[in-house]
Amino acid sequence: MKSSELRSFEDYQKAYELSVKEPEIFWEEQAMKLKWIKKWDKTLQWNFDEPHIKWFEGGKFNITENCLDRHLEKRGNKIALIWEPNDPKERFLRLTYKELYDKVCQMANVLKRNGISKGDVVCIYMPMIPELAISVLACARIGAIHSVVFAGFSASALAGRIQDAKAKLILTSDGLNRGAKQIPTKRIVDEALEHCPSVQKVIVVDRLGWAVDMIEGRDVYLHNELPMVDKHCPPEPMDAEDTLFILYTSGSTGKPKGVVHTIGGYAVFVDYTFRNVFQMDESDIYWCTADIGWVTGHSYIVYGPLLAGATTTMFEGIPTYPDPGRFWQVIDKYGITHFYTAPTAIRSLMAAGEDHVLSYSLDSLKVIGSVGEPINEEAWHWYNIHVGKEKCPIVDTWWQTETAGIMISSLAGVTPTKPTYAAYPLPGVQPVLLDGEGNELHGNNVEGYLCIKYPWPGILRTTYGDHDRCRQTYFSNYKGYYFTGDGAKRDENGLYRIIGRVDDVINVSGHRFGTAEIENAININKKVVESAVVGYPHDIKGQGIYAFVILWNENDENESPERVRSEINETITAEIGKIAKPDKIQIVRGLPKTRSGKIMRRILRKIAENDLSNLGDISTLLDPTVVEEIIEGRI
Ligand code: 7RM
Repeated sequence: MKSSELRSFEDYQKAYELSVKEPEIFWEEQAMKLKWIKKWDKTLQWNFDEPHIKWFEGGKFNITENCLDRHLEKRGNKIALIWEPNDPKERFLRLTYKELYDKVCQMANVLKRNGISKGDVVCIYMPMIPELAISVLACARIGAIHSVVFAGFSASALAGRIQDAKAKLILTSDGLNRGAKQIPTKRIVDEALEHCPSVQKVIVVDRLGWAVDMIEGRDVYLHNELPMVDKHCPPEPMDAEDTLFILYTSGSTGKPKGVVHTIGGYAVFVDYTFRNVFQMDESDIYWCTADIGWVTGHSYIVYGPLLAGATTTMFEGIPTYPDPGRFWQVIDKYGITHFYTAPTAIRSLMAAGEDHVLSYSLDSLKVIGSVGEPINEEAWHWYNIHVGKEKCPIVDTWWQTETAGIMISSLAGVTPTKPTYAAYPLPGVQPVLLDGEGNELHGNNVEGYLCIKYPWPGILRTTYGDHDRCRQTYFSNYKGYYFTGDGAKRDENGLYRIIGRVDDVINVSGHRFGTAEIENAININKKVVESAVVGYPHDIKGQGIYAFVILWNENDENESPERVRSEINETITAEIGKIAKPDKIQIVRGLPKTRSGKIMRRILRKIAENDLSNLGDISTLLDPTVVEEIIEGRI
């Protein structure tokens, strides 16, 4: 029996209509499907000016009670979590709902024992091991706020996030496996903590059996703590509008923002969207290949599937280890029915050749999904033919860290799909397209800035420690609307196609970076005077990073461009992480600037794309000759 309520296109249309006419009644109905310790008093209060958004105020709720306790009677022995290790020869792990419940309660007690209580911020910097999901849930169990930082970020990026949230405790591991490589996570944490006075405790999971430095009084091993605590830990009754988590994401300005999500609305939105987009049967097995360090992992590895009582899979490794057949091997191994991945992974496996995918049956698959960036036509068809065998609906799900859950997507097997289109908005989601002046574009066959005109329960509430930044970033471009930063088109049937970012955000393999964020990192290198970064189309990553860099001493005989490039790469690796390394670094004498000193990124973008036909008027530049030099030296 499926857990979704929308089972036909007609169901969808009816639900959508109601959700626009009576949004509060619509979301009350969805919220009632979860267990509330106390029902809410007021369903919704909002304005998009401050912004001020509250859902289910007065309600008392614990999300882990809904993810775990609520299922114990019916699903206590059902597998909640499958964990597939990096090395296919290592033993995998399966936890039932009862076992996961016990582990979360114990971990919650370990947190308490180490001084954590309701409202404290806990930073989690861990690889994709079961303890990561367990830690997230343990925080939620006792009302601590989790801030998960993707374990690919550098010590400096980690320190910035710890400082901003004033985290009291860090959960980490000795090291991590990533394909054939191992990375010393604990050492990175130690380096970060040299600049983080708020942190009192570090809890270390022994993943690799390494002997790491442990600081007396600060650092403890999880395996030494667990025997000291009770198995029992009641769920803390939380207010619906208490913070569940902070998750840092890049925008057009230099410093990543801490997006804040609150408990009740997040739970209702993620539960509703998971069940209706994926349309799972009770015995189905779901696998989302994202990392829990990103929002996709929060909402659709941990919370969404567990709220639905589904079996969710966590994978420690990478798609190409030990070979590019790994995803398909894992699908056959567990009989995965619902598979959710990113276009960049699809493109890289497509480039590895069909043999890898054709040697597995993939018979178990029923639904396949895509998330993180626009999927191009070729990748869509390859996914449909070679993975879905033309029998699995593809759900191309558009959403953002700020939206908490899926906003535009077809519902698997229920509403129409169209290659490269995210398709229809979910019930409760009211997208609009605006022109440059902020007028709504009505009717079909239009293209514009994608905004949302009415709150949904998963909308971000603020950016941590700086509410005005939240207002400025999302609610000031177009008054009365939430601005997504994406451009989109609506076709003749009202289906949406997301075109991509219209701001200074680059989406590299589904990961967001601000151009200013990367420039700031490059400029830290002492040899650099100034830099400008733009995105350009990249076959595998979707977008690549192209950096134009001015050096203090361009004519120094000892400075080969290769050497300078590798030093700049080192600086970026230290400041942000390897994932933000530019694909191309061009050393230039000057940048195209207006007379007021503004960098003309439009021109740089054209050059990076190798589209020199339409550079526009460059005569008004401070120094038009730099453009020709840049064109000549382009990579
Ligand atoms: C879930 C996630 C958000 C940005 C968003 C878009 C792009 C995401 C799709 C997509 C086209 C999609 N959160 N994006 N999904 N573009 N089709 N199905 O990725 O905060 O990390 O990124 O990603 O530009 O604004 S995110």
